[in-house]
Amino acid sequence: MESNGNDESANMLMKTVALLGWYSTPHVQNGNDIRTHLKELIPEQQARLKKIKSEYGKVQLGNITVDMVLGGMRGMTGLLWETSLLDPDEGIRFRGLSIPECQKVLPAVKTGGEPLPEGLLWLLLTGKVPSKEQVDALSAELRSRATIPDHVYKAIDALPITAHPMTQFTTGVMALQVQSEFSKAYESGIHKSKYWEPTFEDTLSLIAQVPSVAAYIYRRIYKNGKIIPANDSLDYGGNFAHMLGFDSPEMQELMRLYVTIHSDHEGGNVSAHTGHLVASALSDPYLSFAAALNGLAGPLHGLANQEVLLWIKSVVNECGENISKDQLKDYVWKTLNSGKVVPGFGHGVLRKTDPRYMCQREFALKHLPDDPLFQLVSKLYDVVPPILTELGKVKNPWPNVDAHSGVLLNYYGLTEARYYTVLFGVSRAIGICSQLIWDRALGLPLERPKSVTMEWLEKQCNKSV
Ligand code: CMX
Repeated sequence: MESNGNDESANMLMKTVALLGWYSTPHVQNGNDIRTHLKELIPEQQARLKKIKSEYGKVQLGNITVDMVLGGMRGMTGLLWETSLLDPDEGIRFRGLSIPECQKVLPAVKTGGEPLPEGLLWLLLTGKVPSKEQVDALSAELRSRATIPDHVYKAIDALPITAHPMTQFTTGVMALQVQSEFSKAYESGIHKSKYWEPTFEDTLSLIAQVPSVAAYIYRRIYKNGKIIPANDSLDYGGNFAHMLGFDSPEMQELMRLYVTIHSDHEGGNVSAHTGHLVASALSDPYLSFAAALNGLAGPLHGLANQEVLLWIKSVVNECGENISKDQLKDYVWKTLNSGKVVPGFGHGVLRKTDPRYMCQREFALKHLPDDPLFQLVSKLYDVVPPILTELGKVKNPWPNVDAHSGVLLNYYGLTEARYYTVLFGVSRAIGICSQLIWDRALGLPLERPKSVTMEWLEKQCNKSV
């Protein structure tokens, strides 16, 4: 693999990043084994958390209003999540780096290519941009853990082929759980200071194995069960595309980009929060990640990427590919008037166009500018936001990540929209699992917020007026 890390602008960016202090941890020793890096980082970060607790424990971070309690806890700061932070206007930063910055500084297969997801995993785990050698070592480590026990395939095969791909995927992850090192270590009485170690073992194996499980499901449902073995000469994203049946260099690049940008979106979204919550009960990483996947499978969250392509195809079926903007407006209103959401638009936190949408748009402009479905997505970018704004209640009328991913996959031949959320799930393993290691390393407690009844709210509010 070549690295684009030597690129001059990337070096400049790294210097700026260092000057701005985004990497708050001191320089760690060089070395390609990620465990060694974590072993050094963990005591520093434990001390940092202890200091925050002892010095700032009583500092208030905001007032909780009744609206927040009734409104799905929007805007309520209540979780620690180290791997990424979401700004409503700027979008996601992975350990301080925006998506365009990650595209510049993370190692790629070719200079100027899309980031390797293993590089992002290294960044999320350690807060450091890895060298090419470190990414290669992590790729090799993942490859060495990628073999799936046979009973996992049998568990999936027990489901009807018509079962939703996400149901099959969660079943596969649950079947992987029997190999959990964490649950074995807990049963044998491991000391809590060591919880992160079997968590690390489980999460790395889980990240290594989900692409094979996901590819098995794709080939089982859509390709008559003709399974494609892994190609050990390929990286994580390239090999995933290969096992699905796509060997074009462009599709492999798309898969690297796809996995990288879908990996993590701070801690409050349904899948990340669910994984973190379930793991706070010391459920092992497989149980926690399977729970997260069940949240991802909802249409307001990860299933939206399936919904977007199906919706776009229904537009084409009814009005043709060369639909005018006026016709498109009518179609959007028809969707809204039938009590449905416009999939791929809006967000719980973002208030501008999602940078994950923008980087997919740039990929499309570079590789498939004339694709009719891409052009339809571009028209939607003009047509939908003013309509959602006109509704008067939508806080963010702009497109999110899911508005774009389907047309890219569809262009390269991955046309089965019902499968798309599984790709999202494979990617999410990287973010959720990275944070789970830190959850246990930092000794984060059982999550247990307080709930109240309407009667309690009425009494409390009557007292305060
Ligand atoms: N189409 C129609 N109505 C929408 C809308 C959309 N795209 N986005 C928001 N609204 C509506 C909400 O349904 C809500 O209506 P009610 O008050 O009648 O219930 C109102 O506008 C206010 O919602 P909001 O505060 O702007 O948005 P929320 O934080 O409650 O919800 C989200 C965020 C993503 C669920 C919502 O925008 C939505 O349903 N979008 C379409 C589905 C989608 O694309 N989901 C993927 C999000 C990204 C991801 O997680 O993968």
